[in-house]
Amino acid sequence: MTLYRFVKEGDQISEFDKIANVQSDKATVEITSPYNGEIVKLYGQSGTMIQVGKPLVDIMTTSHQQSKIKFTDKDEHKTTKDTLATPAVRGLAKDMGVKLDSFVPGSGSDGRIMKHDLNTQKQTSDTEEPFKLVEMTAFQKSMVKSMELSMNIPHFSYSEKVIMDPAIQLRKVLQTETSMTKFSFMPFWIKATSIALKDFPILNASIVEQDGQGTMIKYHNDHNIAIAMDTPQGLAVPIIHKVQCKSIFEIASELDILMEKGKNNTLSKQDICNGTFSLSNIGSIGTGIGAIPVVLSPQVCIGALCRIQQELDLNRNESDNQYKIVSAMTVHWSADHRLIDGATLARFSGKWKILVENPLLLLADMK
Ligand code: CAO
Repeated sequence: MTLYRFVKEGDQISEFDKIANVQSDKATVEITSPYNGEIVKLYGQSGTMIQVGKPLVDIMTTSHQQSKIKFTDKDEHKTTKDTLATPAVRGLAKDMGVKLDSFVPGSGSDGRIMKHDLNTQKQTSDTEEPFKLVEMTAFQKSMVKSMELSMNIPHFSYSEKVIMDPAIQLRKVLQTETSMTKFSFMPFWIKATSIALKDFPILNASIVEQDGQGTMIKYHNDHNIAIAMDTPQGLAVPIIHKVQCKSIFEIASELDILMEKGKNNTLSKQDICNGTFSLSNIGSIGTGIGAIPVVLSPQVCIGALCRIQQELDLNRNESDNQYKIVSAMTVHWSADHRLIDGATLARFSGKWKILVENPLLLLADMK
């Protein structure tokens, strides 16, 4: 008989929690805990043979008694008993291609296997463990760390609808009339963010603890805009540094370089350090209408850009009094409410909307 254990040392368990399965060629028997307490010792390896009378685990009960949970004669008897099931259930199991033995004991009287046991209980194959452990990639480990820091931030979110038709038109012209054939919407949004930040520098700041001076605000001179990027390795957040000194064209070519590096897993430490504000274009992937982004500490603000979608504009045209279809996008801002109040975020968003809806203002800022 083979032992498959579900607990490890240090696990807190309650009475009737599943400790292990013992499987014979006829049946699988579930062994549950008779106590509440903590697992303090394991016996034998999961996936190896076990004999009757051998202990499975030691448990320190909540009343501080150390007890052994064993594989008993009674358990063994259950594993060697023939399966109980009606011919209809046997036929169904055959049709489903599952072994009846895997469902012993069933939920019916005397452990009889019932039809719903076949539907609800997951079959455990002879060799398969009930889970697999996989080491995290470096990207995943760094996401764990950064999201744990984000959990300390009280988030305030604000959403705005932005009409994208003028930017769509301008982008077409830039793509056909300049050498920049791949000119996405991101450079418009990045440039608009930097221009708007000039009026709202507190959104490009961090909360810091200064020795002897307590909690202070650190205003960053540079607009180092971090771009959430979906790469083959997972989420990366490379940065376009000093955006306030760059034209929309320089931003576009720098973004291309970062995307190429993200694709080839060659982003350097410099590429991902010292971001002061973040943007996440989730609209390039999903068609969802909303996404509330998570602020990346020590930054205080992030914007999520959703899909540009066509919709009916309920304001009639002044010239012909007709409704028109527009291309609209929702931007969702999240900010650290310890430092940023809702009014500031709403004003910043309003400024950003004006800039994106009048993209010539972005071209005109040729820094
Ligand atoms: N709405 C509609 N279409 C969009 C769009 C949007 N919001 N954003 C991009 N597109 C279109 C582009 O116009 C382009 O289409 P065409 O070439 O046919 O015109 C296409 O989608 C692909 O764009 P892209 O992804 O190559 O380039 P980009 O500059 O728009 O975006 C980047 C770059 C890096 C932001 C994006 O590729 C990406 O990785 N986005 C995912 C971000 C993410 O994962 N966010 C979640 C973070 S939290 O886990």
